[in-house]
Amino acid sequence: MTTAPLSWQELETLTDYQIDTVNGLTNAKARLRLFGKPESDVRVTLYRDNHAWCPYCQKVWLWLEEKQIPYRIEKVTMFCYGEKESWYKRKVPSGMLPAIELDGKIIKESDDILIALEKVFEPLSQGMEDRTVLPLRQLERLLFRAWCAWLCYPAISSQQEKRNREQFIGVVAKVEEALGCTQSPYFLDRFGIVDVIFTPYLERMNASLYYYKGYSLREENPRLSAWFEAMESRPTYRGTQSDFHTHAHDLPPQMGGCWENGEPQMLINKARVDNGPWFGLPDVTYPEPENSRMEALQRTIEHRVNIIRVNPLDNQLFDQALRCALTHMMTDEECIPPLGSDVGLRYLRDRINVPRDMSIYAAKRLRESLEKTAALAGDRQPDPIPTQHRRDQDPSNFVRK
Ligand SMILES: N[C@@H](CCC(=O)N[C@@H](CS)C(=O)NCC(=O)O)C(=O)O
Repeated sequence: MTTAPLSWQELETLTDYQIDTVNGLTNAKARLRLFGKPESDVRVTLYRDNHAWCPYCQKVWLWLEEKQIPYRIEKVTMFCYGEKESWYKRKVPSGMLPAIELDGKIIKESDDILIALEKVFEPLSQGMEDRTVLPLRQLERLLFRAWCAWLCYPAISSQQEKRNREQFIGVVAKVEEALGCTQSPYFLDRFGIVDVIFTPYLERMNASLYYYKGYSLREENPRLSAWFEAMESRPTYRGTQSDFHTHAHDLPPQMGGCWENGEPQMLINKARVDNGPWFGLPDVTYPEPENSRMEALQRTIEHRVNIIRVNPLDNQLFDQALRCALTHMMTDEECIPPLGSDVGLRYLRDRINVPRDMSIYAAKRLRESLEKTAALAGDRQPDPIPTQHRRDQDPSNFVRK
């Protein structure tokens, strides 16, 4: 059955999604986190990037959330998607992220930040310089280098591609061995600093190798699979967790390029991450929350004016097309969008950012409805997502106007 698009007022009645950004669960929207404590307890400000793309910021973010340290969040633009704020350059002339202000003192470099935080607030299970932690920190860097060597340089021959892959898989075997040293699914006896350190890049490796190399880190390695599952049992991690689509397209400008190997499995994976179906991808395994559609609807309604304004389609046309997709998402009924709106709907599908805009399942729901609705209008695709920069994601376009 087909239906007419609901009005914005009608759509608003279909969601009561609300979160307490300050005292509730870990979330990407918060500007202040108190964990039930008074604001006068705040001694830390975390400077992190607007889109939650910066891996080193995720490390510090996760640590603060796990320790429940009251803190403020100031969001800063990364060079790849916009203009660095001058107030930030006055504090940190290089513009690099993350940084923290701890009792009024600026500290840079994520490892130094964690060491400084440990001195004031006690370590998270083990300390950064604990003798059980140091070799695992080195292993994380070894894995990072093997990943970069495989992903971020064009292989000059198929033999070199094979060697890079084998080298990476060799280091993954060491990670599997390290994970097997304890009974717990984590790196040491219980969750701790080592898991925090491995999180940002294991998440990015899982996404990028699936998309650019046809290699599924999470599915091919049983201990890493158990580790991801254990991480996903933590609301702190869930709040910072991104998805395959976001990382496949945020990494190229940050890393200076990600190189596809063109193999059959890679082509299948790439098409799936870009065009769906998004449910069932190995970027998440915990069950979908009941309110994921409501979350997607709420977040779209909140930003609808800017979402419509930055879309390449005519505003009125896109307004109607977007309401069609949202109507489909909330009612499961087909809603035929205006002629020519397929490109505009897919433009938005390609720019839903996890966790910046919404959490992982909400994004899957919204992408799915945008794609299904676009398919009713046609099969045209928007211009490819840029790989040298992401100025199409400039946060200044989303300042309330
Ligand atoms: N060694 C640094 C690396 C930090 C880093 O590379 N930060 C990147 C973002 S992930 C950055 O700030 N680049 C400047 C920019 O993109 O604006 C650390 O551990 O904090």
